[in-house]
Amino acid sequence: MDNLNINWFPGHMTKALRMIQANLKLVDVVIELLDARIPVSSANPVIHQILEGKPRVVALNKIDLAEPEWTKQWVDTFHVQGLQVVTIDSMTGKGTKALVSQVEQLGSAKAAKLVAKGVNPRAVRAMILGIPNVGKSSLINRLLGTKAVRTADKPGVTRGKQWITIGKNLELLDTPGVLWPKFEDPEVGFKLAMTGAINDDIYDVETAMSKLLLFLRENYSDRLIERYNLSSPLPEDSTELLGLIGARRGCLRSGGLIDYEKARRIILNEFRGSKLGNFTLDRPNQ
Ligand SMILES: Nc1nc2c(ncn2[C@@H]2O[C@H](COP(=O)(O)OP(=O)(O)O)[C@@H](O)[C@H]2O)c(=O)[nH]1
Ligand SMILES: [Mg+2]
Repeated sequence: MDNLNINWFPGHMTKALRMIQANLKLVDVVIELLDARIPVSSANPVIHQILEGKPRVVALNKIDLAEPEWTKQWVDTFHVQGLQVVTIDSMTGKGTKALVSQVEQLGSAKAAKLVAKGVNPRAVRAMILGIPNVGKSSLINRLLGTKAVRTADKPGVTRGKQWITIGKNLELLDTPGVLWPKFEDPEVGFKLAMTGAINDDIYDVETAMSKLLLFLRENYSDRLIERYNLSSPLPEDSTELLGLIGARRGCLRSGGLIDYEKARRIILNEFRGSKLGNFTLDRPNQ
């Protein structure tokens, strides 16, 4: 497809990576937060190198926006790869109990080893890693809830770190690690843009929306027809389709011309807000 010309600056990421690597030394388990709509595109391409054998739980977030059948298939796929995976919705907190218990289980093996060496028993320590907008802060806030407590400057832990105590057995670093996705692949760039993982001012919205409309027309024409009250068959040309939707939504400039810009914005917002239904853009075995 056409390139979206994503502009981004690796400098921030280098700094972020250094911080992540320092924080990783403090934790027993990593929660890799992925977007259930794009479990591959929202993954960091070098996560394996960064983690170096650190126990990891994959958490597929935003399941409320993904297609449940595909989410199920993704869970199976991760299991086949030998990974632990939970599905969550950080807005409602659905699945977060299971996440906490998996993290505790995974970290308890190391805790037991430390105790065997004579170290005092302590809670499992974990941190969240994920790309921008995948829901790291939302998840932390959810886990923080009303019962959890923020603890600053724990003895024996690097100064200045904030930990959230969740129950008796888990402490979560309250600063998540921000990873970068794989910007170079245009297909991945498209999916990141459409799910809101990257800001709209750093990619070519016009190109991306044209691709989105063709994707919707190809795979979900029924949803477009219903939502925008269109008739079948839909036009093959994406601009023509955009024009029809724009007209339906009253996106008009003076003189009755279609305001394409406004129409694009409406469709993108509705797509992201699941007004057009749930979408899983990455499929297993693709
Ligand atoms: N629908 C839905 N939205 C979510 C979920 N988790 C986070 N969000 C939204 O995704 C956006 C980014 O979340 P945020 O926690 O700031 O992501 P961060 O950049 O990784 O910290 C916000 O608008 C959240 O409300 C979820 O499970 N479902
Ligand atoms: Mg955040």
